[in-house]
Amino acid sequence: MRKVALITGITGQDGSYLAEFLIKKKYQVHGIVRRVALEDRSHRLWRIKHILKKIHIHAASLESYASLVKIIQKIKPTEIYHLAAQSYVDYSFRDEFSTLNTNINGTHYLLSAVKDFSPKTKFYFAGSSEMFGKVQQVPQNEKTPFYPRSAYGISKVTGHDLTRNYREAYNLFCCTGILFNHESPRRGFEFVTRKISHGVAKIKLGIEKKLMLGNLDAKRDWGHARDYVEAMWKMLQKKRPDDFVVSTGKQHSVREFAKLAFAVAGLDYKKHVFVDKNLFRPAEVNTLLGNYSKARRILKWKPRISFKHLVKDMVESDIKSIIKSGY
Ligand code: G4F
Repeated sequence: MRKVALITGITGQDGSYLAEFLIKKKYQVHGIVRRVALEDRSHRLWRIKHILKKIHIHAASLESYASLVKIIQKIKPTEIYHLAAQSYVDYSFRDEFSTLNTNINGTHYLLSAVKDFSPKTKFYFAGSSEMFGKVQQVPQNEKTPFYPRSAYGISKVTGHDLTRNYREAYNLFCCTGILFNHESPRRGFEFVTRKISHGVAKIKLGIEKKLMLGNLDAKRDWGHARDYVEAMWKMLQKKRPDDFVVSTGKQHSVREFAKLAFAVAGLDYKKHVFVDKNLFRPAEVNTLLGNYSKARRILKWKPRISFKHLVKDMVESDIKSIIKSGY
C-alpha cells in the first residue's frame, strides 16, 4: 500500500525538500498551509510551485485543534512530519507570546490528535540545537542537558518533552530530530546565511555596497537542508522510536561564512561587512557543535554536502536569480 505523509510547514525550506524526497519514494504527500498562503500563492508557495501538481494541499491552522483532527481523520497519514513553527530566533525575543503559543500548542494539538484519531501514525517533531543554548558540553549529543536562551529554544524543549511524553505515556511512535542549523538556496532571508549570500550577490552585481551584520563571532554547525530531510525520514523507518542529533560535527563562525561567501564572488568581506550592534541578541547562543554518531550508527546517516559546497551553492544561486529577475 502506498504510504501517506502529512507535512506541516511544507512551504518552508525543509518542507519543500522533504516533499520532493518523499515524492521520489512514491509517497502520497499532503501538506498543511494557512488559508492566506493559498490566496497569495506566488509569494508563499514559491518553494513548492514545481511540485504542486504532485501533492495535496489542505488549508488548516496549527492554532485550531479541530482543523488538524479533520485532516488526520480524512487522510489517515502513515507518517506526520511536524516542521511548522515560528522558527526565527531573533523574532522570538520580540514576540515571545506568539512563539510559545504557536510552537507549543501546535505540537500538542497534533500529538493529541494522533493519539485519539490515528494512533498508528508515526510522528516526527522538528527539534533544534537551540535547545542546547548555553551549551553544557562540547560537542552536544542526545544526552547533553538543555539550556535554552530564547522563547524559541524554550518552545522547542517543550515540544521535545511533549513528543517524548506521548511516546512513553501512550505508546505512540514519536521521534525528535535535534537538527543543527541547516541551510540552502531556499533559506528564508531573515537567517544569517541567506542574508549573507543574498547580500554578496547584490554587492557583486553593483546593487549595494554594504552588508550590516550582528555578532560575527557566533559559531554554528551548518549543514545542507537537502541532507537533513533524509535523516528525518530515516528516523521514522526504524523499528523503535527515538531521538537523534543531526549535524555535521564541524563548526564555523559567522565571520568565516561571510569570508567564504564573499570569496566565492571574488570579493573581500572586510571591504563590505559592517557590524551593527542593534543586530546583537539580548541572549546569544555563542557556540553550537553537534555529535551525530548515534544517527550514523543507528540510522546509517551522514552529511554529504560540505560547508564549502553549501556556501558556494547559496551564493551562486542568489547571483543567478537576481540576474534572472532582470534587477
Ligand atoms: O541564522 P540565524 O538567525 O540562526 P539561529 O539563530 O542559529 O537559528 C536557526 O538554527 C536553529 C538550529 O540551531 C533553528 F532551530 C532555528 O529555527 C534557525 O533555523 O543566526 C545564526 C547566528 C546567531 O548567533 C546570530 O546572532 O548568526 C548571528 N548573526 C549575526 N548577524 C545574525 C546576524 N543572525 C541574523 N539572523 N542576522 C544577522 O544579521
